[in-house]
Amino acid sequence: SRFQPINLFEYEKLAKEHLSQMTLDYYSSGAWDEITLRDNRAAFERVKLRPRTLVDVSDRNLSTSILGQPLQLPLLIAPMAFQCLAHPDGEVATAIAAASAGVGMVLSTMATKSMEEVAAVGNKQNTLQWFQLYIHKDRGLTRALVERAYAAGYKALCLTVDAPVLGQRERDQRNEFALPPNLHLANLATISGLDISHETGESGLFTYFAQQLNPAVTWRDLEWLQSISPLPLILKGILRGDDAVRAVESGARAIIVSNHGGRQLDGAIASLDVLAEIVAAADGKAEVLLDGGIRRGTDILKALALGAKAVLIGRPVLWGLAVAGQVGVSHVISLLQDELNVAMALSGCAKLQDIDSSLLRFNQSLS
Ligand code: HOC
Repeated sequence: SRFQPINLFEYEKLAKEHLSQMTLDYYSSGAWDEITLRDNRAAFERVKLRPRTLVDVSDRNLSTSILGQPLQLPLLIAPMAFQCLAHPDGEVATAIAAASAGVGMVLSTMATKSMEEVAAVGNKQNTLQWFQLYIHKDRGLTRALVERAYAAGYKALCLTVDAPVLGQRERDQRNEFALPPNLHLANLATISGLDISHETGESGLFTYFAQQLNPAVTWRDLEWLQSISPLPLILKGILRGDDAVRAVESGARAIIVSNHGGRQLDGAIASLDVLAEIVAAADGKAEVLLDGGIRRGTDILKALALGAKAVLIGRPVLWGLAVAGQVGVSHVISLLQDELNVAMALSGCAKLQDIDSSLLRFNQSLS
């Protein structure tokens, strides 16, 4: 009889049996000593709850909206590269699971399914789908991606701002991480004319990616990005209040507090630890979301109590995909939904608006 995971940690454990060591390492690793990777989780464990008692919580409502679009729960799937490494249906399976649960999805530029194929799933069910991008060295490439994203029906552009260069993940270096020849970068290959699926060896992929990233991008380039598309702009990877202020001034409609799952600057602060600062800096002028370390319904509750409008999950989706494709992702989402539902009841919150900072007590180290 198949073992059925009952929480996201069990999905992670089971996924290990379904993935090659190279893929598992690519998905699970953080940069250098993986301090930030671990601290993203530890930050949630440090925050304690002060539940409110004797509140009528018989009717619970987990729904919300982000940038005016409804969500069944305050959850989106973070952009993650190469999802076909986990399951042949890759990003399409993820999109179906997100759409049927009424949660959002951000598609990575580095996807292994085309943005049009993924958008077709979202458009059918009118789900929140955003497209993640970089401002590439090749502006023509960025422009072409942005135009395709708009035409396909993505509702926002989610610019990654924490990757002027790629963080160093030593497990990938050791493994000489490479894509198997049957997978390709569905959104880039056709535009750039570069069929990277035929690149073999670690250097091909990393060199290609390094050539694409542009370490010269600054705040000024956001004007250009907004001039080529009517889509709202979201900045992903903000970890300081002053950058949040700058993001708002630059026209960002939402901010994703993120350290890229601990994969970029090791030693960077845990997302949760900087959330309150960023919510204060955004001052209600941009919606604030968070990713990094969400594994339990109580983590969502804590992030919302600190002012996040919603959270994103990354790796657990890959574990769900690896274990059972779309069914696995759907199950991962429903486990989190159930946990959030119970956590709200146990905290005296019938609806998301009832979740506020009075639910929290910080340890000395956080105050
Ligand atoms: C080898 C190229 O954001 C990550 C992604 C970047 C994907 C490009 C890797 O792995 O964190």
